[in-house]
Amino acid sequence: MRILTAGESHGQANISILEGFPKGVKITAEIINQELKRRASGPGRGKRMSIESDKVQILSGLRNKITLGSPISLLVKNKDNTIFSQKPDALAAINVPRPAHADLAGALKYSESDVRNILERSSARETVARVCVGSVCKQFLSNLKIQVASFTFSLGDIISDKRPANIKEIINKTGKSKLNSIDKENQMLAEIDKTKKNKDTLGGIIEIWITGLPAGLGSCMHYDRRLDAMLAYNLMSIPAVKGVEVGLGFEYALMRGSEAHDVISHSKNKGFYRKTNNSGGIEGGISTGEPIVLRIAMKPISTLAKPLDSVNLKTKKTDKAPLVRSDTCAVVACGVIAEAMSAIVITEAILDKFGSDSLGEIKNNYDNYIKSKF
Ligand code: EPS
Repeated sequence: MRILTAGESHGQANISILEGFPKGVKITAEIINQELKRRASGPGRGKRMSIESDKVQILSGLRNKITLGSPISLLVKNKDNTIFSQKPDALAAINVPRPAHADLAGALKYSESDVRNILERSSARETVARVCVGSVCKQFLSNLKIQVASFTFSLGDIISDKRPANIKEIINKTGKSKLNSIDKENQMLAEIDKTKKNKDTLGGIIEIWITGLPAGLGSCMHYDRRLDAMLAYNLMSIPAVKGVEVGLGFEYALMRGSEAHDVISHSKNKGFYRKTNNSGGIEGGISTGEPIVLRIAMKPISTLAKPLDSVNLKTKKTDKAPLVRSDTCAVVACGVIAEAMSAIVITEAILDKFGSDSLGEIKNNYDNYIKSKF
């Protein structure tokens, strides 16, 4: 599968093209729109989210809701579209880079003094295009009963101490939560209110679960085919993500092998299974068949309503970062985007193992593989 996204934050649209996606998969625009709505939701989002009402147009690759095996192109128009490809806009140059954004590093890299020419593309608005592709992949995965879900594990320093028993519990509880959380929602909401009043911003940790997978996705045979490496790479590409853990992650390093590793069991009904899942469902870069459990750390939103110190690119004098509208917290959006990126990686791993031409062929190969193994 090949994926490309295009679009500036205040350009005309967010566009994605998905090539190499199998034929015969039912894709519903309404399901993509629900994911776009989730991405724009959550307390702490800024004014832009009340301007936009993101809706996808599927421009190619489908006939009567079924994929043709041809490139799928997806378009979401921006309402706040103030920059144009063929005529000047009315926007003043921004010469002071905002700390923690791509502004300064991007300006240096591209020899630019107007930071707007960097931030238009580095904006997290681009994740609209990724969520569209992720939703297409989620709809494909549902044919194999593979589910992807996430929850807000922590927000600022408020940390959930509940462990979900299964993905059903995550889906049920987060479905009733404004914050995609499974507990401590009120404390987290109060933290957002307090932070907003202080003109500050928040980050958090999101936990992602992927279930219904067979053992055997990914590979131990070459480093770039390891499933954990592919997931980490794709999750790390989400703006503001600064850390990824698989299973116990960093906590694993604090334990002895005898207490940490998942011993192997077998039963007639379950086949091979583990009583614990500290590896997060991946060993040797290959799925074990247990749920894949991942965590990502999102740093606090970069733009502050009480601007941080910076330096003017032209005068080289100390200056305050520009006051632009921003979110207080976008942890809910980050969870939706993480689910999208995870669904893309798992779809690629499935196509790699079971073929990629048509859903029927993939299902046959998948069923034969499961029958032969378990
Ligand atoms: C975003 C759109 C952006 C930001 C935010 C995410 O809209 P605007 O720049 O017009 O306010 O609200 O982007 C960032 C936080 C960022 O750092 O780029 C969106 O659609 O998610």
